[in-house]
Amino acid sequence: MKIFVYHTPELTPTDSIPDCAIVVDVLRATTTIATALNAGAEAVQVFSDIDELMEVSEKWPADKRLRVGERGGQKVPGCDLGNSPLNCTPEVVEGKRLFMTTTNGTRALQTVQNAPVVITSALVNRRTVVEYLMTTKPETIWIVASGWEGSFSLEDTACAGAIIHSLCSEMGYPIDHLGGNDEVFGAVALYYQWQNQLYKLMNTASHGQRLVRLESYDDLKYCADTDIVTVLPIQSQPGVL
Ligand code: 3SL
Repeated sequence: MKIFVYHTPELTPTDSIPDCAIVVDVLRATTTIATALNAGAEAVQVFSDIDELMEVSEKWPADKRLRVGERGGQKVPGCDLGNSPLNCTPEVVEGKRLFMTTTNGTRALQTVQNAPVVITSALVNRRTVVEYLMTTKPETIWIVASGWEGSFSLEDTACAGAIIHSLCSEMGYPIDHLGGNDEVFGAVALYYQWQNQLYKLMNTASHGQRLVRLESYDDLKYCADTDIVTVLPIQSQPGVL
């Protein structure tokens, strides 16, 4: 097993694919995906383009769909929901397919959607992702952080570190046994530094600051919670989890 971390979709190689790709967008797309599926959503189908989302979702029964759209942290007009994971209660999402577009997370997913296994992780479902990796032992694993419009984001890399730290501890491996690129060591060091103050990390991160300006305080708190849902969002067909 070898793990590689990529800080943004733009830094992710395009000339090869891993056995397993893990997409991370802690604030907030992959936290929302895990929460929605855990609350009984039928599936989450992702789009980078809002017009395509509208066209495809139009063909789905209206009482079985929810359109989730975010740009710049705010709900896209015409969508049912923005990207707050706290919207995704069983009362709202159970039995429904979420048609979702977000600024960075859905784009990151599309970057690796041709890998044989694509899963999403956030801190909320980190433990379940680690258990899946321990059971299936993929030979090459890429953790693809969504970042923000091509830039590094603190919270996604810390989540990558949280996954690798837990996997190494559980399997009894030193990090250099699994680490495939320098970013792996950086991610684990970042997680070590912040592991007891992840809510503070969310507030320190530049995208966290953006969400603070939008008064999404409860979202930041929830996205910092670790190992609270036991769901494995796994791609069943390109773009559908
Ligand atoms: O960029 C994304 O994909 C979103 O998760 C951003 S936000 O947290 O919904 O603003």
